Amino acid sequence: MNAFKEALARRVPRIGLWQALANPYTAEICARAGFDWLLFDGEHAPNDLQTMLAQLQAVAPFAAEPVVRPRNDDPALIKQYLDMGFRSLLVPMIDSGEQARRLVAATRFPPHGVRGVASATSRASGFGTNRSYLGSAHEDICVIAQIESRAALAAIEDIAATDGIDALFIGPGDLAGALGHLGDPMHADVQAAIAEAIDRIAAAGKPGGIFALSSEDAQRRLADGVAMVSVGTDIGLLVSGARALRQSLPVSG
Ligand code: 3PY
Ligand code: MG
Repeated sequence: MNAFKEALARRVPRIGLWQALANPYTAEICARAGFDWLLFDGEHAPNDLQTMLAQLQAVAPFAAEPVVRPRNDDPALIKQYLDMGFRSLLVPMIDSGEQARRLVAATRFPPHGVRGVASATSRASGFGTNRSYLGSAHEDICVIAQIESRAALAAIEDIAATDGIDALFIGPGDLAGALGHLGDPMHADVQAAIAEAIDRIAAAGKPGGIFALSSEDAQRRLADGVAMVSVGTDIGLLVSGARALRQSLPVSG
């Protein structure tokens, strides 16, 4: 059972941490910290299939759900992530209901989709030992569409109405760029667009999510009704911790 997917469906708040260091050692450290989900970033971080696999294995003993972000909605890439054992996907730049339908099809075996079959060699099926995998895989697969463009904002209802889309997740960084405020996601226009998007996602009957820009932002958006927030990144923790430690001893020379 995918407890993360079940919790989202019940709108139980799920708090996540972004993983961009592309490293199993640091992923294991973060998995011990009590987050509900960890996002392994294949869109912007220097990950390949082997680094993703190593991180997935490193966090396997822990409760945090590993969520992978592929660099795009390529069905061939999604197939490899699913075969290696990721079952929760956050897919960037989903701009239409049609694209959302193709995305879901990439995660489903025939006749419901186009996912290729590798049941006996995939880690996802216990290397062939889980005999019911082909028939039951879809139950645990959680597909989250990122909303981060003008087209996506216009298509929220279509994307939300797509069977198999489990949540819609707002990307404030790209959305700010799309709305003419590159690098300024806290701009009032961007924040207003986000607030409206959160309301429309909820009205469309799907859980919403967002990459929060701070703990305060996360708390505010949870109060607005989103079910999944990420509250920081492994890189951000390392940068702020290292700098704060150095600055606590203002001695040089
Ligand atoms: C964005 O802010 O654009 C995202 O994709 C979340 O990091
Ligand atoms: Mg983005």
